[in-house]
Amino acid sequence: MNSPAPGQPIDELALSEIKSAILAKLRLAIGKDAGMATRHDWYKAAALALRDRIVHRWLSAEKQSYDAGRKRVYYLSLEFLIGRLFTDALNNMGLLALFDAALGDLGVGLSDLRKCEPDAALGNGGLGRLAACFMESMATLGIPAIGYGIRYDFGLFRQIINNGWQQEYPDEWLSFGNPWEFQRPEVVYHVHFGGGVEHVETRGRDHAIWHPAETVQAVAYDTPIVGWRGHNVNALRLWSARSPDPLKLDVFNTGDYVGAAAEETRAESICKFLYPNDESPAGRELRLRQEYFFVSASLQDLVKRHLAADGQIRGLAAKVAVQLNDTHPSLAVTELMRILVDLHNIRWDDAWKITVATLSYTNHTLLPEALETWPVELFQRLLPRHLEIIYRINVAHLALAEERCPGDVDFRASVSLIDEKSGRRVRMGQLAFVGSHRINGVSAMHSDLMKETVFHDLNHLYPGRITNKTNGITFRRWLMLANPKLTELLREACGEAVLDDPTRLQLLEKSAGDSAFQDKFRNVKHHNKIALARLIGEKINIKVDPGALFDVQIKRIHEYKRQLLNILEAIALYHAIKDNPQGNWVPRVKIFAGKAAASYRYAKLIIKLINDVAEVVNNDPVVAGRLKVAFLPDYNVSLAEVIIPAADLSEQISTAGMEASGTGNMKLALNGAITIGTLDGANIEIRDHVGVENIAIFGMEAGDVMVRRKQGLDASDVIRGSPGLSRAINAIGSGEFSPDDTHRFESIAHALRHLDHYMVSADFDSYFAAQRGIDARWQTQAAWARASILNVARMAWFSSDRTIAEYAEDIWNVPVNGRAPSEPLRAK
Ligand code: B1H
Repeated sequence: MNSPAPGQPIDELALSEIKSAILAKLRLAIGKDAGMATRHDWYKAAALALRDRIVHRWLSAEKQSYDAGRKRVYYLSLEFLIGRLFTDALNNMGLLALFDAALGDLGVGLSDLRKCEPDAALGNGGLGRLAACFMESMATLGIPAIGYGIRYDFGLFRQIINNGWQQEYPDEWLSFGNPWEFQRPEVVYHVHFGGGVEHVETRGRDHAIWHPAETVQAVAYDTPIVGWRGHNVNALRLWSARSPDPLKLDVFNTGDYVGAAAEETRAESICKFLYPNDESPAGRELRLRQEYFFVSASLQDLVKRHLAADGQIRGLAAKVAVQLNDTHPSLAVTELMRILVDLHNIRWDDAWKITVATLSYTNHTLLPEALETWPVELFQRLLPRHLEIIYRINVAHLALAEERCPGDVDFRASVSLIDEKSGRRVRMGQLAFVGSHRINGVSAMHSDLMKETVFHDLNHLYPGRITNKTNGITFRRWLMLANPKLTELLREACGEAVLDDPTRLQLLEKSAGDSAFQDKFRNVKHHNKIALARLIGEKINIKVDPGALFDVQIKRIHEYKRQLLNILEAIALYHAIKDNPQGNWVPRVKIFAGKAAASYRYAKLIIKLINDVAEVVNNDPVVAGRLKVAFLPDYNVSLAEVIIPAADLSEQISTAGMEASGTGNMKLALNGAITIGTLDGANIEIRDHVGVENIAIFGMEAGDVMVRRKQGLDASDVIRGSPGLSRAINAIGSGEFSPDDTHRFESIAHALRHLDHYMVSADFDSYFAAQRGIDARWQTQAAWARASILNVARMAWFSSDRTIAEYAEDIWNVPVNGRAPSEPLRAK
């Protein structure tokens, strides 16, 4: 039962069936009739009616893949940034138009209902959203897969901007229940912590027995993930923690009500909330407990499934591929060894071969502060058996290092699983690397830099393991759902098949210069800009003109992402307009959105600066609408879905060498925004695809950054040579934007002058010039439209279907849509 294409009549029988199904859910699952139902009740009833239809496909897909004995992929990730599922699932099931009509007939609007669904924000940013896009693509490509993670009670914090400052509030996404998930009370695993290890000799072999001090239960919750066209459905299995002994009745009866539930509280704290740290390890015991909790439950689960289907633990690697999303699940290396050696009596060397053949690891960052390490002492206390296993892996690993580079102490120290320099610490990146047959970076440049920097020596020791898998995004969510108007135009221009085969987007090339097509294309963008302008008005009470250039920077707030460079340019532009109000200025709206980690004070100060600049600029009659600055609070997937289709300019301006890939850059270009960016991460590949004339590249390259950093971080020389920059920094430092506290931004001004680690001052002139180039292009609307259309036409390669097909072939060795890994992809 698929919805008809737009313009085609709706099947009346199917329509009435859906209406009855929704009404039945309303009565029987929600317990309300239509007269008393709230919008939220309607949403839940519709979601449940849809879920029923998904479940049928899900069960048959599961059965088919098990019957066929297919290899399965397990994607281990501490983050899944899913957003809303309702329209995503409807679209992939082909039921969007039908539900729209059914709900319309029932007197409720689908577009209203979809807003009732809270975002599932179980991730910080790009890494978590990538996991969500990958889940959808794996389902689409018919790869049997399970995503494993934690069912956090609270997702990423809600951001409120109060007087320009970020404040954090809990994200209570489960308070109205979650219609997508199935609790599996029968799927429970014990996860142990602490205690000691006993070694006994059995038949001449050392046997380790772990006597843990504490046990936590992991309970499974499954969410179905529907692939495009609904052919295949996979599960996202999230673990919730509980105590095996929730209430000590004897303690309770003494009147100690809090003490009686203490164990439960301690156990539950594991899945209480997502760590809001992006790019920095939490450094907290709870985080390590989270990591082990989900790794252990997931591996127990997948081994059990494998044994049930296959019976042979030794055949694990032939039937199971485990992908570690960053180092957060690195403990899988030691846990799988423990399961194989201690629980299944497999000889160490054989177990090691199985482990390495089963696991692979994706690295997402080179930032040293984000490479996880844990104190040996903490490991000893929490995971004593795992520490032993790490030591034993390290012995063989260091012996290999000695063989390769005899007598090279530095080499051995650099590849060791234990960092001996800064207190003894376990290095999770090294652990994941050594225990995996493939290690991938997330863009070509990032993978190259991995070989040259963090994993230089490990790459020497294990040549050929590092490979590149440039990130991608799912076009179903980031084009079809987020931008229905553009999708309609693309169907018209490239044919219906573009929905299944994005390479058809290249058919747009021939229309890129056609003025009638450009008009249609511009109309779509304008329509989306009106919607965003309305949202900006509603949310922050700033009036913006949809005719202005919408200049968008949406991502986590971080020094290396350089929101500061962007706002500095806004200040310089503001000064320039004030100096010459009669000039031929291109009206611009600078739109920012993003969260700063709660503990990242400097990033929070940058948010305040953006808001303080906005206050001055937006209310200055001299500028009068030629420049507006808007910071939209509480950036999340749903907000991105409104901003991205409305963007004209995409800011991808990280310090070169620091952004591993980026995926927002892909989403924006796919929706026709022109990128202004550095040669960093996937920007380089975007340039290669869209053509150097359809992107604005500026600034230092990664090599230049390294050289300049070595020379020192003082930027006085560049500031002296740049009057615009000098004036902008002085304005920040002297309180031009903070008359209520003129010292507020002194630290920022100081850093820009003397501690320019992120090359904000060093890149300023080049950025400012590139922005004026953008202004010039905007003045010729036909040229702008052409470049924008060509961006859309040339983005097919950035589909996460392409990325996942590459993982399937090079890393997992699983077929894609039934084709053996090395068979060529058939164009549909
Ligand atoms: C990325 C992270 C990250 N890289 C630690 N690293 C975290 C590190 O909570 N933590 O401890 C959370 C997240 N996230 C991003 O991954 C990169 O910065 C992007 O460039 C990349 O596009 C994305 C997906 O690969």
